[in-house]
Amino acid sequence: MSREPVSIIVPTYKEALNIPILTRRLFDALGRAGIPGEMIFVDDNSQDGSEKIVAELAAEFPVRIIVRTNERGLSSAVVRGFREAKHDILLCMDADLSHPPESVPDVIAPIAENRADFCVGSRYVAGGRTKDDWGFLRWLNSMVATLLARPLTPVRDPMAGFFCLRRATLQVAEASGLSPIGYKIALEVMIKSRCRRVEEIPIEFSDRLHGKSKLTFRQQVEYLQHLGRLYRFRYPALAPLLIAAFLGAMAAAVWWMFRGSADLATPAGP
Ligand SMILES: Nc1nc2c(ncn2[C@@H]2O[C@H](COP(=O)(O)OP(=O)(O)O)[C@@H](O)[C@H]2O)c(=O)[nH]1
Ligand SMILES: [Mg+2]
Repeated sequence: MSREPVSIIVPTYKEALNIPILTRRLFDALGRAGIPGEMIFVDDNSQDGSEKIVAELAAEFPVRIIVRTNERGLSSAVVRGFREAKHDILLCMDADLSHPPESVPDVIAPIAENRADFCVGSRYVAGGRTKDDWGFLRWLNSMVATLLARPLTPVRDPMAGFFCLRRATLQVAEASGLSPIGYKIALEVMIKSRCRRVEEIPIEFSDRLHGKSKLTFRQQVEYLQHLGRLYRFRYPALAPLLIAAFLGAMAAAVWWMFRGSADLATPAGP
């Protein structure tokens, strides 16, 4: 196991109750694996005591919190955290304990050992699972969102918020222009960095421990717009192809009509 230090970024909005549990479990897991690192919370002015809690935890662990007051949104919070990070290996995870902190060393390993450029903590590979009983609608919603992203990437769980990469990979994505709107920053970085070596590590995904989800209907609509942009980036030829297919179909229809009238116009034989 590599001893290279890691920066762990955790976007938060009203996660005060989860922060101390996550911090303790995470540094416990890192300690057991012998991985040094820092943890950065990027909070969008939750005003729920998170700042004070992290200040107290900082006496014991290498943690800090950035409180943003002029911006909101999960993806841009993650990007901000990456910018503030000290180390070369970057990992992002949710604060709500749905991503087991005990799996963090396994998600880091392919990157630290340079076997992969991007690593996803995945629910949908052999050994991974969703622990709690999801209702049918929530399951269907997640499935449809995942399938819509399938032509962009072979990754089984592209919607994951649990991922690891090196700064150099992030920089390639940034050079292509990130538009970190909405929820799915991993998908965007994966596609815009054009990285080929992607590994998925099975995780057991739990329901959030405290609090409620911040995913809103509006963000789901934003996801569709986000996908549109990623499709255009990944398949720039797609739009001209669709236009060509449309024009071709129109031409065929006109030819068919003309052929019909030409037949009618042909004088009958003797
Ligand atoms: N900084 C910041 N964090 C957010 C925002 N929205 C969600 N989060 C955090 O992002 C993570 C995932 O959000 P969550 O509500 O659990 O989404 P879900 O897992 O899709 O239901 C959690 O740690 C949230 O606290 C936001 O607007 N700003
Ligand atoms: Mg969650």
